[in-house]
Amino acid sequence: MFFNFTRVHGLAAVVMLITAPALAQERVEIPLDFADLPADLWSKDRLTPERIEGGLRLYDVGEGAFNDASFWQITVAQDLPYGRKMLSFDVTVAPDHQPLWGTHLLQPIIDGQEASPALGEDGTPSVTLSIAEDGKGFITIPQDYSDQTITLDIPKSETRISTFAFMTAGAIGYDMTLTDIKVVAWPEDDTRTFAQNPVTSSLGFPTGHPQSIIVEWSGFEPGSPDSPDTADLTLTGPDGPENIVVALPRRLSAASESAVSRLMFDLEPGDYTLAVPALGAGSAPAEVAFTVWDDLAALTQMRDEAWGAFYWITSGPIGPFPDAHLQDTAARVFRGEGTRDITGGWYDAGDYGKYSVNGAWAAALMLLTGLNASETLDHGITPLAGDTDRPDWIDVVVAQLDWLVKMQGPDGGVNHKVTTRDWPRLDIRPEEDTAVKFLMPVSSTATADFAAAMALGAKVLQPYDADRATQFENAAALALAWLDANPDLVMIEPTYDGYQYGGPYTDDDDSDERFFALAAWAALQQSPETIAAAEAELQTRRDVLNASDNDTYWGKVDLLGMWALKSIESQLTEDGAAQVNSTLRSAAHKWSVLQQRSQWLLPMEDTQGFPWGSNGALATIGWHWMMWAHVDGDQKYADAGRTLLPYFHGRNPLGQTYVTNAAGVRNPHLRPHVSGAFDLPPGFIAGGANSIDLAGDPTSGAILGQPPLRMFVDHKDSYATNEVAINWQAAWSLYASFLVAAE
Ligand code: 9MR
Repeated sequence: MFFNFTRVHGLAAVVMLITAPALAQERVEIPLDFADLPADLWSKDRLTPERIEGGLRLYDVGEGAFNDASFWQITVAQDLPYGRKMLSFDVTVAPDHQPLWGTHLLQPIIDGQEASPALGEDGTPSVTLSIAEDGKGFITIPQDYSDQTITLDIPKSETRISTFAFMTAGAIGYDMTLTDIKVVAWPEDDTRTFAQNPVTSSLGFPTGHPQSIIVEWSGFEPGSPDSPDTADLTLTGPDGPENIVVALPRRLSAASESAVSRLMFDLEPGDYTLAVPALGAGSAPAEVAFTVWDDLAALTQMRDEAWGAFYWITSGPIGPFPDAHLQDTAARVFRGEGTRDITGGWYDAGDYGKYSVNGAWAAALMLLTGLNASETLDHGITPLAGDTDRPDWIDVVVAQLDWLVKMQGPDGGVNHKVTTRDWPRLDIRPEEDTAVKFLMPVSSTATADFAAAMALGAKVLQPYDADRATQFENAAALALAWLDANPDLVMIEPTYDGYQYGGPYTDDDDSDERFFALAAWAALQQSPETIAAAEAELQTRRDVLNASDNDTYWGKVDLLGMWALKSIESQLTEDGAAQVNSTLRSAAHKWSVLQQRSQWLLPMEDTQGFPWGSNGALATIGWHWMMWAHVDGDQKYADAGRTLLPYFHGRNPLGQTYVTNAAGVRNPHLRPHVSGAFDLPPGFIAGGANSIDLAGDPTSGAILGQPPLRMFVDHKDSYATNEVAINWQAAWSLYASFLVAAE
């Protein structure tokens, strides 16, 4: 066998065309038939791609010079044989094409890396790339515009090509064609070995937590008659080595496209090593080490670091950058009159924008926890912005609510976001980012989420700060009046004159947000009328949750509405309380059934994709499980929450710890860090694997075509997988508080 099939990929069938053991060094050609036209990754909207016989034409449709780069990516998703090989294509350039950057035409990129010329038999490069001042290597246009065949190296060990991308150079009348795009290969017997991949938690296992290790097998094909049924592993701990017989899996996990075994232990405290044997030719043994603790110190540190992270993204006078973003005192009303002060609050994420929908969501998770399980949050937080005598978590959330309240206009409507027209450069320090902030238009989702957060905030603050509580209550009432006067969806545009003005957080359905607002208002007022108004929606909202498998994130807030009502359970009608409880229980239950079935112990179908911020989605489920166990007493859901935890600390195919700590993420997409404004604080959680929407992420070339669970890269440019954000930070911190409190 000369292809390694142990890591089975979706398109393995394609290479099976070449089945018989060919003589070494026989030349084969693999045409690359890409299904879709290349994507204009930087959305420059100037060049047009067109499919032509045998390839692709890319040409300028605009007037005059296009003295700019554009970035194009073709998804090829093709398995390749092991052995020497190259990407080959023919380039022609139209006679009218006038290059503006010397004779530069395009910079070729294979799987996210700048490609190098293939070497001929005698070791000479097939083509010379011209190196630009910034170090980028370009294919150039010959003086006589003759056709060229370009061959680029694909490393011998790469058994797949996912993307072919290129950056175009400036030109007047850009016009080129790429044809006969193929891989030329000289397949060889693949005698490499692949190590087994046992993964577990870099945090270790706090006392009382289930101890799990997942082994991703090499050299083993589930279902093949030649495959063994069991493997012998050795666990070495304080009492010496012990033999463990493991039944091998009978199917592949779709999420990792590999054969995996889940191992659960119940070990005494100590340091352990698990040794995993090779299975047949092509696989090599491997070991994994882990610690079982006799205390909660590691877990408590994790919790404290998670909460401490909020300080580092607090803007305004009480945060770490009091002299930054002074323009926030006078944010301009977009296409309107005047300015407003929108200082303070948390930066949304790795960017310096502030978004009402997500801002309210993150605050609401904290407030709902405070209303349903305040004991859990009774712990210190450092560093802390705006330290007072109240419980620390209230200081954390009040910093955000004091900003949020400024997002409301005089008529009660809430501006969707406050952002700069262009994304600030990634290496810009907070105080260097002086661009004007615009208060973008009002939306009904922002207004409803705002109303909910303000009502819950008022309720939480009543015992501590009556004036603020009244201010928030009035703001909620005004927002609700606006919602009554505007019964239809009001939404911002995704772009204005081609400018993004930050992230969208757009939504085509505000019925869940309106329900959340009513439920939170009822939780604050506790009057028969307000309770009746919220309860009237219960059946519909349950049906929606059911139909969407309890979809819960910044854009779907029905479950938060249920938690708001749960906080006044004794005042609901009997039927209302029963509905709320059964909805919350059913979400916990369904996620737990999924986790039990999942080979990676995740609360999702194995075939389901990973959304942007998947770690946030998972941490939100962890939070829900723990809070349900806390209020209802059913410990199996606390166990589900504990079982999930190691995923975030490396029990995933990448062995990646997703937290910014010594074992984890080092290069998050986070402007104050990338710009050197602070050393990376511990405790942030990165967005995580993203197999659904890589929207222009410049690192996507390096991860496209990987199995979903591997679609993450610890790179500062990877905003779609490696950004920090307040929504997932809130879920992560609260989940951590519960995990500590539950012991
Ligand atoms: O978390 C958001 C995710 O659900 C969306 O798919 C994505 C693209 O619209 O945006 C994410 O939110 C980003 C926001 O738009 C801007 N600030 C950074 C946020 C986290 O990446």
